[in-house]
Amino acid sequence: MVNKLKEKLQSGEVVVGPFVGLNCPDLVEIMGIVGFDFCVIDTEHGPMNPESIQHLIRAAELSGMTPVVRVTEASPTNILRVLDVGAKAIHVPQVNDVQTAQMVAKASRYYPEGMRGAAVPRALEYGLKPLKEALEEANRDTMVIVHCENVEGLSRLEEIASVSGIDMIFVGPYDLSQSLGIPGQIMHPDMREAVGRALSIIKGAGKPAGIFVTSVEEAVQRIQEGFNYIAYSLDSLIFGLACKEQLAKIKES
Ligand code: 3PY
Ligand code: MG
Repeated sequence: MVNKLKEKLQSGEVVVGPFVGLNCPDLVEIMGIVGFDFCVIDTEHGPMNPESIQHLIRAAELSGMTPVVRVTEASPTNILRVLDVGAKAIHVPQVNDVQTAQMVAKASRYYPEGMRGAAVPRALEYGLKPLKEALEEANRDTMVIVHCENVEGLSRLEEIASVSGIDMIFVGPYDLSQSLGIPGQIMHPDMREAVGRALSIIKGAGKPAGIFVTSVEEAVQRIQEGFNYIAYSLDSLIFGLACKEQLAKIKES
């Protein structure tokens, strides 16, 4: 199966998709039907494991959305388990040095590009496809996205961004603001400076830049700044805010 997210980014398109924290395949399907390009199924926060996320991955695939999964941490085992159930891209939080970036890149691809554990999981069509072709396709399609969300990582971002096999850098503004000592103050001058620095390093390395936003206005601003991959809010927040707004309108009338 081709990774449409990768193709869109390669052709210069801006892509948008929500984080998914709820274990609800129907909701993922709805998000695909409305036209989001990808969704980031989140195992860093919340209760999900590879068994629950594979149903969400199926819902994303069926509705035309690329399934991306955020792993709990930079660990080859976690990366392997989510890739094996069908993630087309992985987000790895807190990648703060070049060695971690290299390990993540190697854990995500089969030989010769890496050392991803070999088996015949769902991602390789349960071994029902010629193995050589399946392995080459997996190496070609899988995207590796590492988070820049810590001052330590930001100070080494040039090196991290130049690691071969890292396809994109994702700025995590909430953790970054925390590490700068200004938690949640996304538009604080120190955050503006840090995000701007990250963006120029990522662009300098010729890679797409991703960021998390929580409003339409913020999404538009980030696109104007030059970000290509917009992780738009979170399923529970999108649903909760829509309910709140609609209920308030009914009560006011
Ligand atoms: C952050 O803002 O820290 C994130 O990881 C967003 O997803
Ligand atoms: Mg984070």
